[in-house]
Amino acid sequence: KVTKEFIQGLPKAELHLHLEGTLEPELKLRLAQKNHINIGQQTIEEVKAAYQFDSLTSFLQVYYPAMNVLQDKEDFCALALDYLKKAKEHNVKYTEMFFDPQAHTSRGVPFETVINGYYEATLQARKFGVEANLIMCFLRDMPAESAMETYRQALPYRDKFIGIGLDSDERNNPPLKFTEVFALAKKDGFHITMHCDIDQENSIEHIRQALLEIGTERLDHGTNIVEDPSLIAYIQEHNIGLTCCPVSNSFVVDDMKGKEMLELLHQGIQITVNSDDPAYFQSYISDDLYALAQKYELSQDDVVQIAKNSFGIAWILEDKKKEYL
Ligand code: ES4
Ligand code: ZN
Repeated sequence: KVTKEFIQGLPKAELHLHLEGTLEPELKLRLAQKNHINIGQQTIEEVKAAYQFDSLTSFLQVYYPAMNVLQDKEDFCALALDYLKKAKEHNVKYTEMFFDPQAHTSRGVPFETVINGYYEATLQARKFGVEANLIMCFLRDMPAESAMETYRQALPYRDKFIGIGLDSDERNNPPLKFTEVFALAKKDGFHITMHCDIDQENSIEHIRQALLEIGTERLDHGTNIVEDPSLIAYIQEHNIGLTCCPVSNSFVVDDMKGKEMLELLHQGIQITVNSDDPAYFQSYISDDLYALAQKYELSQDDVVQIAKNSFGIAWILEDKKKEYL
């Protein structure tokens, strides 16, 4: 039997983590008080009780308004630093962290405040042994023009993030909506990843677009690929991995999708396990891996393979990977 301690002790990389999803009730309340933001709750217990959802829609309705408490550079730095300290406890050696600039610029926070705060946290984390890079995501339920505008805003800070992603509500927002901005980002040398969420109306078509038209290097979630052997063959051939989030899945679609993950893992696909929005789903990376291991009776070899895969598909030099393992 695989123990929690074994899982927690394994060196890991976390590759599917939304910084805005790491806002714990304690920090939310502290920043609300500091910045004089009315969040509608006065105690930790009340804030915790408001973290309540059973679908993507109900999740996003709690998630976006909460971000109001983030106002200055120090707030963004504190948010990321709290996560990075937690990551250290879970023996995360390396992480690539998503952030959503549009969720902040749309409410008047300057782009530079967001990126400088988050980036400062990565510098501090390095001193306690956690390496971190940033991935800038576009909100796919906003217009393609907004993504392009955000990309232009980001270019002066191009040395502070390594990749581009796509998140938020996938319904009626296919990868091809963002062809132009992803083509530009790719030409500029950024890594590319994107969410292909669980059980969408057009899951396979979106996965196909992401892989074959946009040229994504990873799929965030993406387990519906089990439905299409030719696409599985494609990701096998191109060494494209999946960043899966079992506990998040259990909230959003009431199924960890462990069966699909194991089927792919045993076909040699680089499956990884990640926490997505750990403060909201009350599950950090080791908790996700342990929940999966328990429910689907994973062997120790499976768990070790998943941890190895996280370095396998990380956007770092091969020499670095060996150092972490
Ligand atoms: C997200 Cl669970 C989920 N789905 C879509 N977009 C997101 N951003 C943060 N968490
Ligand atoms: Zn996600």
